[in-house]
Amino acid sequence: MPEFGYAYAKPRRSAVALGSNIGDSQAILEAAIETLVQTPGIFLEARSSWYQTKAVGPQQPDYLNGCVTLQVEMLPQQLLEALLGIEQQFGRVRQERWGPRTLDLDLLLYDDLIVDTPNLQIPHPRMRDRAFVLVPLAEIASDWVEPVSGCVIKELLKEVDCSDVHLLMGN
Ligand code: PH2
Ligand code: MG
Ligand code: MG
Repeated sequence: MPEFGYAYAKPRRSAVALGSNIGDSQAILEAAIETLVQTPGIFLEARSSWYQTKAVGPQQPDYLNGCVTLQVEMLPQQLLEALLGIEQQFGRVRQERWGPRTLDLDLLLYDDLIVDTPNLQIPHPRMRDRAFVLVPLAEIASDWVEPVSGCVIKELLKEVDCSDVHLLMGN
């Protein structure tokens, strides 16, 4: 974004996945949404429920997962940097791939854009296989077309096993 910071003509729609399996995950995820909406250029459109999900990858505690849709006045790379900054604020230390984390914020979708660069891929390359992403995303954006497959989220959801994704009660 230019230094003089003029307003973007058209906000873009984006989807972000949230996950945590260290600490008070629900409080961390709620605070992460609060931090997101306080970021200039990021506006909350919708948020899903929280889901308790069995960890995919190395053995580790269950995750709490959810998704938000945003309106953003930012380019994809700027949004990625904002998400990484918030992860760090919440004490995220990058260790083992797919290992436990206090806060994970994954950029899933940005309008109908396809980006394939070494540090940023949109759509998120694994979102189509992950029930812990598709279940909460389908709750708030079931008709969004994932542009690589050309399928809407509710169609992608039919292809995955959702048996390890449970709506968190009292939410
Ligand atoms: N994130 C991972 C690895 N495994 N499993 C679940 N259930 N939820 C996650 O958010 C998750 C995971 C790496 O980002
Ligand atoms: Mg992740
Ligand atoms: Mg991540």
